[in-house]
Amino acid sequence: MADLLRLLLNVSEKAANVARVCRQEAPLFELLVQEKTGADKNKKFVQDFKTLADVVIQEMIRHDVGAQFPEMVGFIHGEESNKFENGLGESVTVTVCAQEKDTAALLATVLDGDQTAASLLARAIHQELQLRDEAAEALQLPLSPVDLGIWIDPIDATSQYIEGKEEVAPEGGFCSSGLPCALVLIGVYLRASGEPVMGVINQPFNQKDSTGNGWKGQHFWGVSYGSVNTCSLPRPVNSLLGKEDGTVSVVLSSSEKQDVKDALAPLGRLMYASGAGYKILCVILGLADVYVLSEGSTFKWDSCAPHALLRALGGGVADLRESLSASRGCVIEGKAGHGAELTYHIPRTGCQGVEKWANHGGLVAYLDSKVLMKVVGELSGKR
Ligand code: 2IP
Ligand code: CA
Ligand code: CA
Repeated sequence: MADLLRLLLNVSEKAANVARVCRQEAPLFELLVQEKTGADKNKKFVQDFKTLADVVIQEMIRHDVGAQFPEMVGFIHGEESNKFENGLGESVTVTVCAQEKDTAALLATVLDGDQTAASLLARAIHQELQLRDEAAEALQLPLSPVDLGIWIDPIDATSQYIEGKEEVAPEGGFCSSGLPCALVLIGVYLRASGEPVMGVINQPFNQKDSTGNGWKGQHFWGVSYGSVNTCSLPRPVNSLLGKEDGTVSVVLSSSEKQDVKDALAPLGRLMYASGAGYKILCVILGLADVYVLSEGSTFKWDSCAPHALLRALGGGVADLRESLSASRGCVIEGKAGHGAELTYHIPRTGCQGVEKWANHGGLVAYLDSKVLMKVVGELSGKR
């Protein structure tokens, strides 16, 4: 199944190109950043275009994966719906066609006839890309496409992407907001058990390029299945065990509840960042020890890809509510959190629409299970 990983790396890079093209090419950028003023139709159109970047990326990934792995068609899910209403109130289904010119023609109908913008997007979608990654190519995996499903978040932290603050992180450093928080997330899970087994994270806006006008991205991948645990990144060294003072750095959403912030403050340092995917990436990169979210405001497409990378590095993403109840039941044996890992295959009963796929109980993303237990210990004492 190294073929699937290779394909996901290539398609994530095409997705990053589409995201960059929308900001770098004037005809598309103008659509992306138009002021939300003017007539209702205009407002609606701008809103549509913002969604269009997400929809187009998701459909491109769905198209490319389905073309190479027909067994996976029907199991490639994502955040967006491809039913789209344009500024004229016409309903259009966005699909990627076999030919670039047909995709351009279809996109033009969504873009109210803007041929230039449609052609630019179609070119990025149909670009042939071959990303080289020796470790990914050498991987042997006893997985079959009929056993797998996919979750796509075409752009996580869309608000940061649209706002476009040109925040540049120090080399390998932390960004609390801005373009670097926007990520393309593609996660693969086992249909039978819901375990995340493969993930690709592409960060389209990592550093400004040498001209200073454009951006260079970076990508990461991880595979965790059976005895194979491989990640494009090494496990960060600053885990809790290695820290002399035993403090824990916690990354949170700035909208996290005050009582949760208060309860976690004694652990060490609290940091705030945009983007659920970016916060998990901070844990993967060792920029934070743990990401805690007390609410059900993330979805399967936010966590599946980065969860696979954390597992490949020996960590995981646990359901916070389940971890807390497990700890109340068996805190003495120190088993908090075990068995509470998020899974990706079963919709939540009794919920409608996207809520079926929410990570309802909140989450804890960790590299070191001792950190998970510390967090659960702090929160179960005080909540
Ligand atoms: C959002 C996005 C938000 C995040 C939210 C995600 O996804 O990542 O930034 O909120 O949880 O679902 P916060 O930044 O407060 O963590 P999207 O941008 O794809 O809607
Ligand atoms: Ca998201
Ligand atoms: Ca999104």
